[in-house]
Amino acid sequence: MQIAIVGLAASGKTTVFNTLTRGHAETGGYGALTLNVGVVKVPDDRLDRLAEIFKPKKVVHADVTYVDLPAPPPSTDGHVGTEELPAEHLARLRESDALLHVVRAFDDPSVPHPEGSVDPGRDLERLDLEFILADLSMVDKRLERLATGGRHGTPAEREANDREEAVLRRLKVELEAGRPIRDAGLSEDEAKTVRGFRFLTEKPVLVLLNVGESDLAGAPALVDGIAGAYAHAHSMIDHLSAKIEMELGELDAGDAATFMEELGIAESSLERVIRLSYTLLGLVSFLTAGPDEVRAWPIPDGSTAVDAAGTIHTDLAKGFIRAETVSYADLVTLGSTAEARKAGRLRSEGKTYRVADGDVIEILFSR
Ligand SMILES: Nc1nc2c(ncn2[C@@H]2O[C@H](COP(=O)(O)OP(=O)(O)OP(=O)(O)O)[C@@H](O)[C@H]2O)c(=O)[nH]1
Ligand SMILES: [Mg+2]
Repeated sequence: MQIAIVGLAASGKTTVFNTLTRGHAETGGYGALTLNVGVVKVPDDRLDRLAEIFKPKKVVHADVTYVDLPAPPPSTDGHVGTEELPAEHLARLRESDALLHVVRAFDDPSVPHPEGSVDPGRDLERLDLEFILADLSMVDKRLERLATGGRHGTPAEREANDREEAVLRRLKVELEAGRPIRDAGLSEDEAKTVRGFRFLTEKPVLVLLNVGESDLAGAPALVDGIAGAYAHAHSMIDHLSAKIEMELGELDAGDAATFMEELGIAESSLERVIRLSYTLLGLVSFLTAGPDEVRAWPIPDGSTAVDAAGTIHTDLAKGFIRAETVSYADLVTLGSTAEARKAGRLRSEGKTYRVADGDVIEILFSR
């Protein structure tokens, strides 16, 4: 899973990146075109408990790759020009599974806002519009191609082109009306037809309002206000104070806990942001546990036992016999797989079983 951190200049993207990855990338770069990439293990207490039971050789967490992109440079016609990002950055952005959109809500005279005033609603809309325009330009280019070249080829190719054109025309209407592709309600088939474009406004987005360290108390009201005007599909809005969170990340666990209590922060933003990203992407984790390895595997919610098997290895899906399944809660309460079996809590599930978050699964398969 890869999440791109996007936002206007000096919104706090790199500070958020440092918080999430416990990194030390330079902040306050003012438009420097550095790209930061960091891999974060998804914190999961369940793995620690399972490791106590199974004493495995290794523990493998699910991971998330965060890419911190510089703000798009101002383009010649006065826009922030997403299209003018270096090709490598644009590719990173397009191949991401979701966006983390950092919006500046902190006021700090030592960090002048490029627009001269702090206005999160305006900034949010501004970058959203930029992404809408980037998608629209791709749609237009492709439609032009199809208009000139789309009538050639075999009947099957022409039919595929017609289908693609119909979907693109629909998207064009949406984008021209200023609506992101997330809101277009594409059917699974339609989405598949245009998947290759990796449209920016199709990606699920988590908007993070970066509030000032002295404004934490007012943050929930700010979030509500912005969320009220942001009724988009596959979108969530939350807040954090990037500066505080980055400082928290530099403390040892004990000091961090004290500091968090003083500030009235219940959980670190790292855990919250990752949890929200999971929800946003519709992911759940199933677990595997044995003497070699205890591991968490992210899969789309709604996946079946055979999908889970395929995530581990294609051979397991091909030769799937059944999935020996116990819930994490039962396993931990009963203390071992053997005890879970005795208590009748170890279930034999078939191919179509819908995997639940926290299922501890062993796949039985034939070679
Ligand atoms: N007071 C305050 N300052 C912040 C906060 N978050 C970021 N900053 C400061 O704002 C400046 C810009 O932060 P960055 O994280 O570099 O912002 P960015 O969005 O990555 O900036 P560019 O990559 O240059 O577009 C730095 O000096 C940060 O220390 C915050 O929550 N409060
Ligand atoms: Mg930056």
